[in-house]
Amino acid sequence: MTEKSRTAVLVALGGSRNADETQEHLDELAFLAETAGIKTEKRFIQNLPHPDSRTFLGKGKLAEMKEYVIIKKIDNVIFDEDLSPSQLRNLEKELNAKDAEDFKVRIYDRSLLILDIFLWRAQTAQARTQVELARNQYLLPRLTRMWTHLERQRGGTGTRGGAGEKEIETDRRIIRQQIAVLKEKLDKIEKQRITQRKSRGNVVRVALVGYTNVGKSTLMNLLSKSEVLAENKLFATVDSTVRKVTVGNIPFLLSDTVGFIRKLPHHLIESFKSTLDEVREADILLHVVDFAHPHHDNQIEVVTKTLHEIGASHIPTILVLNKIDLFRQQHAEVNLDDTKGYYRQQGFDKIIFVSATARENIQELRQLLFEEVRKKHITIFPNYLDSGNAFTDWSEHTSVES
Ligand SMILES: Nc1nc2c(ncn2[C@@H]2O[C@H](COP(=O)(O)OP(=O)(O)OP(=O)(O)O)[C@@H](O)[C@H]2O)c(=O)[nH]1
Ligand SMILES: [Mg+2]
Repeated sequence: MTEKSRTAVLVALGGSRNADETQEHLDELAFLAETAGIKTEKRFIQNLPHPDSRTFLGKGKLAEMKEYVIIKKIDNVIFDEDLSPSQLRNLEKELNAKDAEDFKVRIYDRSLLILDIFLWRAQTAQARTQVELARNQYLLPRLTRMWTHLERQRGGTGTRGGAGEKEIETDRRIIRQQIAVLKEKLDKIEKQRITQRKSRGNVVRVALVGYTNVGKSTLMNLLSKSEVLAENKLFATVDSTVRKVTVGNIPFLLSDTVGFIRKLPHHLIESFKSTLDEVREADILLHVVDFAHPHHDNQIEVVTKTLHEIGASHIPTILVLNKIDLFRQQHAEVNLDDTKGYYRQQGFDKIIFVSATARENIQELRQLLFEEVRKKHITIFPNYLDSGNAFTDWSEHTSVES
């Protein structure tokens, strides 16, 4: 995304769900756009059960949106659903001038926006390779004149000249080659990671999981005294960080990794397989929730579903309901004990309310985590002397290694 591409209209389909739900999806899409530096100017909702197969929007709504985009000189149109390659092509024709060098309006769908944010956020070679692979796989069937043109501007495909059918074909070939190279690179990195993981030895592993922006990295920093970037943006974390923490005399590994979101692009889950191994191979999960988010239950559902998809749903989980400081500001009179009962009914047996930033109940969380870690530790080391190793004060016993 360049400095110039600053404004957007958002487009969603509203026919198959209630209006609140559609607005909630669009709130999240606007937050994604904001994370990418794009300001949302207007939302367009098409009340149809299914998108138009040709242009996603029906004729009337498309004309209305186009008029707005032209008058307000909007830079981006962002669709909440994924567009098929042909919808993308048709919309591109509808919204842009005939001249290939004159693309004024970029068309994004939700997946591409997420992929671009990931690309921008990825720090390590592994994460960059994973995102580039997913993005190339996503773009391959969608290479249109607009995209080849844009990729050329980015220096992505490295070709020059106009973007006719022939050039698109050349770009496709280049992208296929890049995909093959990236896969090879990823294979090598993954082999190294497997060796690294083996060398960590037989210690208990704990992974922070949850929806994006719920406070995982803030908790990671608190529990392991590290300095992982935490900020009020979506996908501040795309890489994974693992820290060794020792409590009493029990060492365990704590990992912080990429957050989940509704409709996470399929290619991303595929190519993030090795990053998500941190989660899959964990002995204990800390499922962190932004309890102050108006739709936290939907977010819990998305996370539970994603954990299932990646093969991590069987792992013992502590439900960490975070941001209670903010929640209290919003709701003065809520009985949190009743709420615990509700989550117990949902199948969570270990539930704790905390505030990572206000440091509320953190000691209790440490205690709970310590107990779980100790249970697991004893199964790995049956000779561990249980007596004399009770939890006292974590802060005095915690040592951190990277
Ligand atoms: N009010 C309040 N804000 C919090 C709390 N915990 C975290 N935050 C804020 O929530 C935002 C997101 O926190 P992060 O720790 O980056 O969240 P994350 O889950 O790691 O997010 P991603 O890596 O982007 O998926 C930051 O602005 C934090 O300061 C809390 O207990 N209360
Ligand atoms: Mg994070």
